[in-house]
Parts: sequence; C-alpha cells; structure tokens
Amino acid sequence: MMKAFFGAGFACAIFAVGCLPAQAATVEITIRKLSFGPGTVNAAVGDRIVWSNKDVMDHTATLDGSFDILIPAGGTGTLLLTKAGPIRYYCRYHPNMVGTIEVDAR
Ligand SMILES: [Cu+2]
Repeated sequence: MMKAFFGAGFACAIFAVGCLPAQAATVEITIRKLSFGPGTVNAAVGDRIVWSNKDVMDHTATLDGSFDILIPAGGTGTLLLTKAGPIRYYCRYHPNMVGTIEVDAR
C-alpha cells in the first residue's frame, strides 16, 4: 500500500505536467448564414473546437491535407487541437466561407 502511494508520487514528480488538472477548453463556433462566427478564435493545444451548424445545409471545416470535418445541417462537428500555430480553414461546399483558429502552445 505505502509502496504504491510512493510510486504514484514519484511518477508525478517526473511527469509533473501530466499531474496538473486538465485545463483543456471547448471553443464554440456557430455557423449561420454561410459564415463562421466568430471568424477568428483563440485556443490552445489540447482544446476542442465544436462547430454548431444553424443553417439548413451541410458545411465542412476543411484544411487541405490535415482535416475535413462534415458539419451537417442542424448538427455539430468537432476537432481536437494537437499542435500550435494558426489554422486557416474553409468550407469545401462554399469556399468563400473561411475561418481562423489561432492555436497557442500550452
Ligand atoms: Cu458551407
């Protein structure tokens, strides 16, 4: 018993980051009338983006070579952010629909 507790404490000392409470957030983007709102959001690695589509047609959040997420009419789509840097995505069906996610390192 004591040994098990010691082991856990030892692991926390080495992998301190993994022992902090989860701080990941969910960032919501609403699609309405063929536009992403807000058009630019700030987030961090580990956060989740959730798009809510309020239109009566399907949309996507697409970054060529990286992700292509279908966001059905009246539904949602989700993206887990795994690396830092700006993401400039668009809708595959309506290429003039564009948005930016500024992803900070955590
Ligand atoms: Cu669209």
